[in-house]
Amino acid sequence: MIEKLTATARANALQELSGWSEVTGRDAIAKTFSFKDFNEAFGFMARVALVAEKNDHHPEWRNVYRTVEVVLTTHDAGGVTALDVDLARAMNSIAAPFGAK
Ligand code: H2B
Repeated sequence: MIEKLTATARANALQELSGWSEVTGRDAIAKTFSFKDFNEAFGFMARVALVAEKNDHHPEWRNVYRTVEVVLTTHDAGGVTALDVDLARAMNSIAAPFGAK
């Protein structure tokens, strides 16, 4: 089973993950993406969904119009693992062409 990252490893990973931060009171990381409109937000989610299925690692997320609030944690490990860091990186790459903030 995949191991939780140490606090140091998680902090180091967050340094290179633009816009991601620790969730207070939970072993998880989070980011809120803001798109131009719903079409772009949902396009982002559709692309991320394919990556999530391929890797069998899924986000907790909430969409309201043009924003997507994402929380990543590995339920099987009870905290943040390399799988979350990989998915966060993929989400940033997928969001970049949209010019998402
Ligand atoms: N996603 C996340 N974020 N954490 C998990 O522990 C997890 C998952 N486990 N997606 C996977 C699915 C597991 O339930 C299946 C059975 O492989």
